[in-house]
Amino acid sequence: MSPRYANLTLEFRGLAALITIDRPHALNALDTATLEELDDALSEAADHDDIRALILTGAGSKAFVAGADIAQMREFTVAEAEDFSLHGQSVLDGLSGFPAPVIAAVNGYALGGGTEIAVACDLILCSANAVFGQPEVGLGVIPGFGGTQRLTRLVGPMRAREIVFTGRRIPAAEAVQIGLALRVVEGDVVEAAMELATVIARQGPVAVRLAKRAINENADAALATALAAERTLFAHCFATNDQDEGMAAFLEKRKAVFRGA
Ligand code: DAK
Repeated sequence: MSPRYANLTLEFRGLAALITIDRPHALNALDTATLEELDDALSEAADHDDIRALILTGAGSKAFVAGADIAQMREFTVAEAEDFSLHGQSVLDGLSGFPAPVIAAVNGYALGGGTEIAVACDLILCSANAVFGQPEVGLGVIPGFGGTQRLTRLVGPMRAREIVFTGRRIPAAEAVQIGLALRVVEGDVVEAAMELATVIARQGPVAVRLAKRAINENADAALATALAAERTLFAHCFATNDQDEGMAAFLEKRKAVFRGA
């Protein structure tokens, strides 16, 4: 365990950072302390300019994240619930706004806040035993970390309503079928995420970061506004050494050596 964190680990493996939520006694459920640590770990990882992808997973093989911590939430006042939701939403904004792509490696239960945290990532890989779902209404609350919003944008309003109104569990294969996950992985899902990160790491680093911004920052914009943003980011690429190197390497029939600048 990294000495700096009690509820997660942050490791750097080559050009990828790996955050593992680690609260085995609560199946990696998120309490306030864990959200704070996740916030700090994201900042620490983002400070490494050479990081090309971030992978988020849960410790053990049973759970990714079993939701927000029900034992903590039970005693919330209305004001505390709003603070907790604001805190959770802001940490999840940090995932979606993390400079490099974020891959969720979902290795078991991803319920409630677990599905919400996965959906705030850019790409979701899952193991065959992964289970998604938004069971909050069964606890007398609604999803509070963006689940009524990001999930809806990902799978569409009708499917999101059914998932949220019934609280039913969604197995891995169905999650892929409805666009809630990218693919089911045979074998170790973190290793598969690492392989995906390696492929991403071979691309022009600045271009990948700008592409993420073009997609994530404009998901809700009108098409004309989003296209204008894409234009600006595309043009910005031409101020980078990576563009010069990438195109020169193609024309010279050699492998590009990107500097990430
Ligand atoms: N919180 C706290 N502890 C949890 C937990 C959770 N979400 N999930 C599991 N645990 C704990 C269990 O209490 C148990 O503890 P001990 O009894 O050993 O002390 C231990 O982890 C092992 O769990 P089980 O014994 O239940 O294990 P099983 O294999 O039988 O079942 C399970 C695994 C994942 C199906 C089950 O544990 C389960 O259903 N867990 C709860 C899943 C869930 O309902 N998740 C959604 C939580 S609600 C909001 C902000 C945020 C949210 C909502 C509103 N606002 C402020 C507006 C988000 C809400 C949620 O995420």
